[in-house]
Amino acid sequence: MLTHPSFPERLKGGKPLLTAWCGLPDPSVAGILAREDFDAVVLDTQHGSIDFAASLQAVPLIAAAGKPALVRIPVGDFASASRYLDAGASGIIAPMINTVEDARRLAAFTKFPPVGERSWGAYGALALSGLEPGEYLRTANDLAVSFAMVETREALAIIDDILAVPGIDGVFIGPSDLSIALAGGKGLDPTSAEVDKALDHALARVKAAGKIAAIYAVSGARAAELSARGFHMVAIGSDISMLRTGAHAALAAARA
Ligand code: 3PY
Ligand code: MG
Repeated sequence: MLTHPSFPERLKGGKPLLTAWCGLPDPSVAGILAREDFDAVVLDTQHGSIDFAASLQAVPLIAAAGKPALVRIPVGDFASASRYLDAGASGIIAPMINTVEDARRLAAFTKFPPVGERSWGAYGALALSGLEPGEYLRTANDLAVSFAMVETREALAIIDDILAVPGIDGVFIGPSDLSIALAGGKGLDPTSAEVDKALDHALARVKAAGKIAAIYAVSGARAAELSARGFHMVAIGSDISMLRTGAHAALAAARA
């Protein structure tokens, strides 16, 4: 939520937070998953089929369940990050941040001056937070988290520089793209030993910078491993995979 303790404070609180990961087009899917025991819900507008309007509608549905909403924006679509924050999102996850300039642009669109250049118009966030405009302006930069996704060799090589950009609150590792990058495009294995080594290195650098480390997990079992490793937030994906897993289990039980 956008009030005290803020989502960034909870992320730094020591206990790993687990989030749902939604890409299905109807906002009610995110609203329903928010009622399960997730700590937050991510709307994936990079690869999900959920569109801009439906994602905006999902934010208050998630908030109505008392949970923070985060949005993964499409690559380079930093203007949408401001609009999701205006609607009351508690976090932005920006994919493919491969240069310091990418990180600076993310911070510019997600933080108010003097840190960034976010423009005023947070009407949904004011309604959801109950804050007066002046108070929201004073606190907004600390109420929502800006994650730079590290998922390429280029990003790994400059992770300290990305972390040093004012307004970047943390790093979100994309283990699938990272695995493709590390394999030179020859394969996809988000749980390979090579990916594990890279993510341990990234995690250590994020912790050394005193920032927030998050990652995507393909399953609950993998999420348990990654939480135990020390990530502050682990997203368990996705709504489609949970639907399919439920369908497989129901049909297996029915045909047993
Ligand atoms: C990745 O693993 O590449 C992601 O972006 C998370 O889905
Ligand atoms: Mg990715």
